[in-house]
Amino acid sequence: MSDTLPVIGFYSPSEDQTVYKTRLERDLPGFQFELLEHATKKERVEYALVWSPPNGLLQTFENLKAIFVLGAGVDALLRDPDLPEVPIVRLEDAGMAQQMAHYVIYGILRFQRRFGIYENLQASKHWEPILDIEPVEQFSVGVMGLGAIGSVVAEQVSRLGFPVLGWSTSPKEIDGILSFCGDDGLESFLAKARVVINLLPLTQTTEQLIDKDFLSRMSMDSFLINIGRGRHLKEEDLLEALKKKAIAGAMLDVFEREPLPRENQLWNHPNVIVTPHVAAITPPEGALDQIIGNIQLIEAGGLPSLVDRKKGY
Ligand code: NDP
Ligand code: OXD
Repeated sequence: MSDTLPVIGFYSPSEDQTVYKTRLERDLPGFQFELLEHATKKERVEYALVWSPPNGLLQTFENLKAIFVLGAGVDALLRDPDLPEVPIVRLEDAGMAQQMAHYVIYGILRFQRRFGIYENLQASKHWEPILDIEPVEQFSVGVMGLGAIGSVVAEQVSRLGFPVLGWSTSPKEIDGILSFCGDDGLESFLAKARVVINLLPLTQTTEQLIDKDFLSRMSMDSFLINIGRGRHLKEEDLLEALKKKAIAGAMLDVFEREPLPRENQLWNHPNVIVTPHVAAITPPEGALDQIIGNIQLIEAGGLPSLVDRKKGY
């Protein structure tokens, strides 16, 4: 029987395929689960669940109805020159926004309360209280990208009492968030924010956006958190800005090259915190809830919210 069933194919170098297989076989018994790189009956593959598939892999499945990305960002997928012209569905939050909010709250508080200084003081067993802490209500946080993740991050930071600014393509009305957009908006947004958080998708427009010029528009006592993509940031421009004290520091989760090469100066910089692309880890159950719901929707003749290939997100 399973020899005639349509197939849901899977490819991910990082996700545990058994979790996906077990749940898909339970909730979508009309389909068979197969690993895409070993699929034997390629013509039976109707849905592909993928993270960073090799270029060209997906074009070999001629009856694909949709591609599901096992993450929020679709930049890696859209770089495949042979990507078939089928609908692309990505994860929208699926449990990642909460993790992202916790990551940035750690960074904001560490910076605003100067916890980094105490780590150094402890290393030298030196007791030196810093008493001039800036009040949260004067410490503006700017969130670039107010989408599925950015809007949740902005709201959670705002709930802690920080004034929050948001920057997006289109204006937003989110309670407590001051909305900026476009190039003109970026100028005022950057001048006001003490912490700038990048949560943009990587597209032709946003690639290398955080360069020398961008960093020079941030205030000298500000801090950058990059949790979007490494290629949003020109790392050499950041190192230069830190050297000139044009900004105070950075917390980086994503890099031009991952894993971050051992010789990269960011590893040792006293004002940089490095984490290995873990600001949010795709929660399989949250991802599966969305994917199963969307496959059922497509099978019933509906269409889920799709990635806009032209816009790149
Ligand atoms: P969404 O697509 O939901 O939101 C994108 C937001 O960016 C939208 O608000 C959009 O504006 C805005 N935007 C896009 N282009 C521009 C531009 N040129 N200028 C200004 N604003 C722009 O994305 P998500 O919130 O789901 O995810 C954001 C990114 O986070 C992902 O693409 C991924 O790269 C990264 N990510 C990183 C992870 C990690 O572990 N480090 C984990 C998960 C995601 P508008 O609403 O007006 O269209
Ligand atoms: C994502 C990521 O885009 O984990 O989901 O980076």
